[in-house]
Amino acid sequence: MKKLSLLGLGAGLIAAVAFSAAPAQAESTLDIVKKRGHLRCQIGTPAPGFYNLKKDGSWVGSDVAVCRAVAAAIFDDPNKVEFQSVTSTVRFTALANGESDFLSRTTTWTLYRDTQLGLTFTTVNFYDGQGFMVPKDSGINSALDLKGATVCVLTGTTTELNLTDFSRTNKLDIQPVVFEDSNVRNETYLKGGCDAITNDKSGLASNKAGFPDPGAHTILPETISKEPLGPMVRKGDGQWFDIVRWTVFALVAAEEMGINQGNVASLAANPTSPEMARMLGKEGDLDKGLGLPKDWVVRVIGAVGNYGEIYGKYMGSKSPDGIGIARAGSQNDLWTKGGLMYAPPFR
Ligand SMILES: N[C@@H](CCC(=O)NC(CS)C(=O)NCC(=O)O)C(=O)O
Repeated sequence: MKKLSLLGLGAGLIAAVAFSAAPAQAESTLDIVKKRGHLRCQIGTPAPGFYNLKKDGSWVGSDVAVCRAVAAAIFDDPNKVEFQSVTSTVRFTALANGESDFLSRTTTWTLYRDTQLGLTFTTVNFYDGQGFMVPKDSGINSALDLKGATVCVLTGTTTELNLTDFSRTNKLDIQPVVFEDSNVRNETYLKGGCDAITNDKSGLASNKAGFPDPGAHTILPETISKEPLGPMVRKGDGQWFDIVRWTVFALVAAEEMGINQGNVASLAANPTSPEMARMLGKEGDLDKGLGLPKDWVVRVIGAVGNYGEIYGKYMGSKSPDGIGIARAGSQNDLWTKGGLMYAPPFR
């Protein structure tokens, strides 16, 4: 009898453990988002190029476009997004505790962030590297000239650690001046409160574009780190991870196949290749694992354009919202043109 009851207790315990360790039973992020009726997307504090606030209160930018693309895939409406503008310091906690559905905010993929925060990177939507900017009249032409210099830097970033690594490696004795708010960092630099500012190079181009006299500042030639930037989600919901990851892949694959905002509807009706037919939902059932409607890629490209169109609008030099970063021949060009932008097959 005793043995039996002990066994019963053991089985009960096992059942209890199994029950509490079964997040698969929990409501999926996709269901939560659909029920809520909009997406919650974390971006940064306003910075031209990536996430910038227009006078009418709307958000634009390349990272904003990723949020809108996912909203379009789910709701067929790129405006069904609540943008949460957060600082570098709070971004991971805000995502981990469920305040947002994903993070689309110039965030560098690192081992620590990918394995110790309960979060995971989906893919890379911009390949970057850290640099320095100085006033043009400073006489500084190289990062190696920054001996003993004060450098404005944002806390809670890879930027902060790279700066100290660079200083130690090159025995430069750089004095970091640390900020939590990017506006205060920029204002301090502009008022001469530090000799240089350091950020991802695209971030520097963004900062420069927002300065009253952009021509008065120079980005130094050195790139001191690798900064692969991409969207993050919480670990544990594979379908949601796939939705965000494959939405970014769809932007890249569409560019590769010549699908753009203007022609996507007609190509969806008359695809010019079998892969295009599958990707645009005319053939096969590639949508099934994602839990999205068949025409999700058509919705995405129709709403935000392909990767190249987004880049041109927000990162390039030919648009009023762009920050002037040349793409041709860079890591952010398509792999077919020598870059690193590569989407796995849609099959
Ligand atoms: N890639 C770095 C972050 C760098 C970063 O976010 N820099 C920018 C882009 S302009 C910035 O200053 N954003 C404004 C903000 O942090 O609020 C990281 O992941 O730690």
